Amino acid sequence: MAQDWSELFITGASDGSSEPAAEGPASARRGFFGRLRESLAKTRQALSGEITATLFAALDEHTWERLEEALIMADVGASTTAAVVQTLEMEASEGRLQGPEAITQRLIELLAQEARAADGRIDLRPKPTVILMVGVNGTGKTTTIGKLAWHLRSELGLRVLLGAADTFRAAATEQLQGWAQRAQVQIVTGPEGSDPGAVAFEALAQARREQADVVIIDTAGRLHTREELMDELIKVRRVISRQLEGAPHETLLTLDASTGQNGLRQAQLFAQAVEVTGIVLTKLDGSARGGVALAVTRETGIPVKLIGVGESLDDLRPFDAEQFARAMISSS
Ligand SMILES: Nc1nc2c(ncn2[C@@H]2O[C@H](COP(=O)(O)OP(=O)(O)OP(=O)(O)O)[C@@H](O)[C@H]2O)c(=O)[nH]1
Ligand SMILES: [Mg+2]
Repeated sequence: MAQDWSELFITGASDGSSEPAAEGPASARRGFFGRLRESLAKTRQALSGEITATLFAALDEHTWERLEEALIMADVGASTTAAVVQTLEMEASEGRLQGPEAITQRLIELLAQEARAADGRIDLRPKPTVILMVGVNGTGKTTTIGKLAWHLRSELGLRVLLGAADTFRAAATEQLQGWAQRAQVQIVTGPEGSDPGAVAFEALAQARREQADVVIIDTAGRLHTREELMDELIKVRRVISRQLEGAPHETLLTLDASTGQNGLRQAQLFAQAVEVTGIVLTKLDGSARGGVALAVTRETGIPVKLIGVGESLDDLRPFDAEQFARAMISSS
């Protein structure tokens, strides 16, 4: 759970915390919160017709039904919604929450609690740290890699190398090359149609020769239901783990937020195949189903580590449940 970039990454600092971000923390947080609220506009619009102060002005069973419906519409998920609404109703009926404002605040707190994961951070202490990016076609793997590489290089000053192991889709390598250029990081490529494992192998070898800090491996998009494609992914992972003990250190799964609850099934099947360590929830800016961010951890056991809120270099953010719940619900 990280409010900003400096809290997301564990770097080499001896106390285990990371270096301060270049941006001033307080103003950066305010700026970020504003941007997050903007990105969640669609989700909030879907909710705010229902979750207004007037909803909690007079409490009866319709209040809780309407709240439940609104949260489910925003894809918060049935079990998360049930848990949150039950607690809220109980606390309100016991008189522990006085007034609509207190109930709204408590709602945000409870949603955040549901989404809080044991460790949503990314450990960058292994040298090199290997990050494997996986996910269904078009969910944002390549774009996320570009944004992440840019951030690691420009904010943390790390040497980043990309591995273009999507040798399957035409122009996938060129696309990643474009991002490497924009992020000003190195890239290892292979011929179209070649073995993706070989590209991953070469990327790691070069990273070790050149003492890169982080290697990020792109992979071809695949449906979680296609066994032969999942087997290929398992092979790529095996190549990496044989070459470097403990690698891949992170396996990040991109989920398109607009697929809402369907994304959870994808997460489960990818996790069975390649031990996913974190989720990147992408395209939150265009989705009215942002609530899924708050359900995904409870329902898959995998922490959301990053969120994508647009298509440009600085449109990737650390995920913080409390901040997210607040941006999703409150109108100020
Ligand atoms: N609005 C928005 N668009 C995004 C975001 N992330 C990715 N995209 C767009 O989604 C489309 C697919 O992104 P890619 O990064 O190519 O997805 P991919 O998973 O690598 O796709 P394949 O390699 O074909 O499986 C592109 O048009 C991106 O610009 C995001 O956070 N917000
Ligand atoms: Mg791609």
